[in-house]
Amino acid sequence: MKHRILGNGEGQDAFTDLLFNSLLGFAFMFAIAFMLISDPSEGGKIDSKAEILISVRWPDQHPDDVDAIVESPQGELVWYHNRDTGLMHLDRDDRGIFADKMNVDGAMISNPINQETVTIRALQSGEYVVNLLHYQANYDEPLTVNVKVEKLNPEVELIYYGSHELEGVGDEKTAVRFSVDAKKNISNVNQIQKRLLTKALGRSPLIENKSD
Ligand SMILES: [Ca+2]
Ligand SMILES: [Ca+2]
Repeated sequence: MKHRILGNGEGQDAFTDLLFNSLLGFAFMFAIAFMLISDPSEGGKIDSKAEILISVRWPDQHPDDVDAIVESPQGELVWYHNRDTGLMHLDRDDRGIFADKMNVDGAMISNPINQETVTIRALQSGEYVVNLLHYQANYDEPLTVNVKVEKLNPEVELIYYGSHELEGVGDEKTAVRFSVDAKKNISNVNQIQKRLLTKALGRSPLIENKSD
């Protein structure tokens, strides 16, 4: 004699099949959804495509606005005014404490970190120049800014780490320059000064107003 639960004959079997097929269907849809989710995220990860990471950082919660400006061997500039050149990308324009508060699910979260990060997605041979601009200064004392340049592939290699002093609004300094050869080796790391902003703004005033 069959157990009571299993004893309802074909109706029960059909129900079990339906249930099983539905579960299979859900599992299949879940797998598809998971593939759809994970696929673009792989392409969207900056780090997986980045060859060089340039970090510009100044003291936490400091109100000053520092801008990173990077010039590629082709003479393209990435900075707050042009955050993406295709091969180079600026994560955001960090403006000191300005706009550091974010609304996350109704709660205001404050990010104390002052940092701008530029990623270089593909290495072109030639020279890269990393400049700093003191866009907004609130004190008379110089502001210390740390700059780190890392080559990420085939393994993480520190190209440069150093501190620089910015001395007031409009002060533009070259933090580091480095060259990439055809074999993607880094050479000629130096601090010979080069103005990039003059070029970026043409004949217009040195400091333009940030609109956002
Ligand atoms: Ca900035
Ligand atoms: Ca900030």
